Amino acid sequence: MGVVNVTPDSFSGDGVLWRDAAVTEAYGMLDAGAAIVDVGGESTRPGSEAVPLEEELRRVVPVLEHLQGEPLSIDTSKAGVARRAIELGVELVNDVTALHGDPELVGAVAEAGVYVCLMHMQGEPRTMQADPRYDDVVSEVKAFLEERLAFAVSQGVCEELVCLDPGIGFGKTPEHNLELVRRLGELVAIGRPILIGFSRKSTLGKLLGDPDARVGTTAASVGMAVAAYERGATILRAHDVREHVEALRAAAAVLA
Ligand code: HH2
Repeated sequence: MGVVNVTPDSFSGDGVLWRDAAVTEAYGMLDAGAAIVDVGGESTRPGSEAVPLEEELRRVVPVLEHLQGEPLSIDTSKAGVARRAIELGVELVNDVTALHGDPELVGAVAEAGVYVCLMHMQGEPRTMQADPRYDDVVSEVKAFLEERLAFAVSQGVCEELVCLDPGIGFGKTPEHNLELVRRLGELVAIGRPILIGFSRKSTLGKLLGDPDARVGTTAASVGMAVAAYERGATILRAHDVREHVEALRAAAAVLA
C-alpha cells in the first residue's frame, strides 16, 4: 500500500498540497508495484489537530477524481469524506479510529460494501504520545481489534471485507511497537488480514541511535516491513514503494 498524503503537515515530510504532484506520486507508486494507494487529507502525526470536513474534501477530491479507475483507499475517519471517495471508486476505507471517530462511518461502509481497515490507537493524535501505557500491549490491542471487528459486523459490515492494524506509533512507545511486530502471530490468529504501517516512523530512527528522531530511514522501514511480512502481515503501508516491493518480492520467494 503506497501512501499519498495531501497535507501540509505529515510527519515524514512527504505531504503535498498540489493536486498534480499527488497524482504523479500515486502513478509512480502503482508503476513501482503498489497494489493500492492510500490517499489522505488529514495528518494523524503526534500532536496534529483535526481538519474540518470541507478542507479534507478540498484536499483529496481533486486527487481522487484524477485517479478514478486506479486501486485506491482513503485514509479518513469522516463519513462525508468516505462517501465522496466511494462515489469516486475508492475500494477501501482506512480509518485510524476504527469506527470510533464518526458514528456515521460504519453505515457508509456497510451500505457501500467496500473494504475497511480498523486500526488501534490509544488516545487521540494530539496527545497520544504523552505517556502511553499498557499491561500487555499485544493482548490489549488484540482485544480492541476483536471488539471493533465484532462491532463492524454487528452493524452490517461483511467480515470478509475487514482488515486490522495494530497502529504502529499511535499511542505506543518504541518498545510497544517492536513487541507488536515480534508477537504479530497473536494478531494474525484473529483471522483477518493484518496491515502494518511502520514506514518512516520515529521508532526506526530511535532504533538506529537517535533518541530524538522524528522519522526513520527507508532501509530501516524496509527491514521492518520484511520482519512484519515474515510474521504474517498481509498489507504493508509504505512511502517508498519500489524499495518495499523489491524487498518483499525477495522475501516472498524464500517463503513460497
Ligand atoms: N499511519 C499513518 C497514517 N495512517 N493508517 C493505518 N491503517 N496504519 C498506519 O500505521 C497509519 C495510517 C501515519 O503515517 P502518514 O500517513 O505517513 O503520516 P500523517 O498521518 O502524518 O500524514
